[in-house]
Amino acid sequence: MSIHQFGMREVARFAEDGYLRLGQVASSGHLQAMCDRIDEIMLGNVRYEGMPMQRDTTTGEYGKLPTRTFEESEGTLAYRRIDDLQLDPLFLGYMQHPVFREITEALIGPNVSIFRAMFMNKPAEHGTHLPWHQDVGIGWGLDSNPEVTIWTALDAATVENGCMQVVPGSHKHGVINEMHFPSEADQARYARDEDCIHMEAEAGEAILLNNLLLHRSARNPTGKPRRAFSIAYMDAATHAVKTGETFPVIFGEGALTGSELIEGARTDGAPVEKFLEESRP
Ligand SMILES: O=C(O)CCC(=O)C(=O)O
Repeated sequence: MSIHQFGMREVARFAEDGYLRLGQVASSGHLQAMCDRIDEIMLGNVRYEGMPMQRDTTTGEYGKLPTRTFEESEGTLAYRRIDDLQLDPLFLGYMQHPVFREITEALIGPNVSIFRAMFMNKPAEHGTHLPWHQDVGIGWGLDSNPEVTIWTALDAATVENGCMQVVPGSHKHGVINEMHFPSEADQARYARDEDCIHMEAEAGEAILLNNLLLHRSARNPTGKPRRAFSIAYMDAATHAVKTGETFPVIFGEGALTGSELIEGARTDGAPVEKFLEESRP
């Protein structure tokens, strides 16, 4: 069951904690379809030209991981991260859910784009340590910082399988390091063990995050993957500093439409419209 409304109480809680649990937003059919679809994308049975795909590490050490497209890569469930999921109608349909429209309209405004729509995976018995970070800063090359992320557990996320950890309230410190990752001294100051919580989540549970909130996640030693979908929403007027380009619009003027994508998509012919319809409140 997802939140009924994003009213003043919810806005105030989010402002205080820097995160808010939204409950189950997708229908169970839509959730299952996204899980199946991401596996098909990893295995190369559904492909989108130029979709960036990053293999998981074997060591678990976060460093400079190479990102490729499927053409240069291979079919395996051992991907760590896949970007540009707005190209897929099932994922786009989820990103454009009316609950997310209401939330982004309240926090950002009517015209909303995305910095990224990203699959984040901790493959079974693998996964990579993701160090403490905020999702803002000049390192992202934008002329203003994205405001919010909606992170959804595709599988249950637990302490055992490397769920996210966050420091409630840490968004109030503002940008700690313009290059994403706080120094060790800043970690000792802003991410003390006693202030950190494990953000366990049920499969399908969506969580709203302030992009300034400090978060990290560990490896997954269990026999099952820990998959998640993370969408960073921002004002559609945001530009890339280097190119001046804007980003894919999700709500408001010029928003992508699912039907556009369904026609152009190289999918396996799953009944996309059915799931989109089912997941409407
Ligand atoms: O899923 C995770 O472990 C971390 C995700 C993350 O860093 C993000 O969504 O910004």
